[in-house]
Amino acid sequence: MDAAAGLARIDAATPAAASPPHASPDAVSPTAAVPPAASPATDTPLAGAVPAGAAQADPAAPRATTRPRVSPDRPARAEVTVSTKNAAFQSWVAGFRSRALAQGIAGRTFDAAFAGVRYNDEVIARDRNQTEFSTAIWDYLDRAVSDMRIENGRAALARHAGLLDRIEAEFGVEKEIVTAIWGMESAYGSFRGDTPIVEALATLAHDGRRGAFFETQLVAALQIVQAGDVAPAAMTGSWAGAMGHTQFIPTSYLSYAVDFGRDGQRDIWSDDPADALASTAAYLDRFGWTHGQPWGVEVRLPDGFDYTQASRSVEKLPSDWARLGVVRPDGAPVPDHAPASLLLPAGARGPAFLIFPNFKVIERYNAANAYVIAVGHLGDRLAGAGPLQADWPRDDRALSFAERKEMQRRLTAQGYDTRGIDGRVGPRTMAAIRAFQSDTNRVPDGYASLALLEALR
Ligand SMILES: [Ca+2]
Repeated sequence: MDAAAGLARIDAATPAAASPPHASPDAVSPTAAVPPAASPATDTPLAGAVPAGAAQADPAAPRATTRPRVSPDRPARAEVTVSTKNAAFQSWVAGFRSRALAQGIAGRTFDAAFAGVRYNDEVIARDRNQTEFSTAIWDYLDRAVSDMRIENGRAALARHAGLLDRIEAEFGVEKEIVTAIWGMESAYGSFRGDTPIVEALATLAHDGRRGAFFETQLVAALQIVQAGDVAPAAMTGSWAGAMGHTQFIPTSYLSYAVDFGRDGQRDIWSDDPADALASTAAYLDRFGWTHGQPWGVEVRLPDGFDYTQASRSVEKLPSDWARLGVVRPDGAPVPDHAPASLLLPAGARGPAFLIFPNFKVIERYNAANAYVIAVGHLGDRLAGAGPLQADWPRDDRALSFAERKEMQRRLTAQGYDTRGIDGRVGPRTMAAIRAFQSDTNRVPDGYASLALLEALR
């Protein structure tokens, strides 16, 4: 699907003028692969968590600085380029100033927020460097739910027990889920991002790729400054505009951030995580979180299972799934929490999950399966559960964007119409894969594996 369609799909089911805390117009299908994530050596957040194309930073990479960084050993030409670009940028800022003032931003606010702001070439470099490679979900989960991430999460739960209990009581979202999102987004506050937000958003808005989206975020950022919630210099975050402990973009901040400490400011930037964690709980609550229901439960499938049932469009009560032989790995039936779909994030050779309505609520943060499963499973581990039981198909690897397009081209050419060649494995591409698999006596799990691409070649 294209970017606009993706955003429309999200907004259509959204209560208000909502956007996920850090989704971008490049919203993706739930089956999207994820780009390279942070190094497993340290507990860095997995903002690289985002599906290919979404507006998120990879915190493992060098951070942008306030000024375009031109190192002494870089060719002089780079300085010329940046300075030329900065001249064009400053002229864009002058034009944007009148558009911002027309939307209610005071000249005084604008000028204070833009003092010293320059074209930031590192932000653009990061924006250009997002989508080339994909990470397999198992590699992603290894890093997202590492032993260190679990250990630090349990320590964070203990350290902030009173606060998290109050947040759970007020918003009805389990403290382990709020803490898991905190861990995913900023390694429990350790990596909140130090890129100046106004400069980053202005550079991206001027750049033009998704310019309208970033200009909207920039105006929202100026509204935040104008409201006095944060000083411009303290308004830092990721290169793509996500801010604070749980990485809210400015429009989501305006709609959902809460002043939990009731001191008059919605402060998601400072060391005190109270407002940021409450804002995350408020966000999940707003999108329909059900307290006491799991996001998903790992299950096993019987021999001879009909894999066409593993589709987001098929929902049954767990007791009905149990009649088909779909039970927990230990053989126990899954309680009838709510209707559930069967998800096979790595196809028939990987783990299987019954997923519940709370899965869709986490998707409001980030729609990639890998992200939702990481948050849910990390939350479960923080609550004392053990690791997943089934193995991942680690001999496989994630297809690149180019390979996914090649797969779609080959399927379509062989009579399995994917209804577009966009490199994104959505429901129609999965249906085409299943039809090909059925016709060639393969397990029809709809999974876009390397083996499938090779079979098509
Ligand atoms: Ca506050």
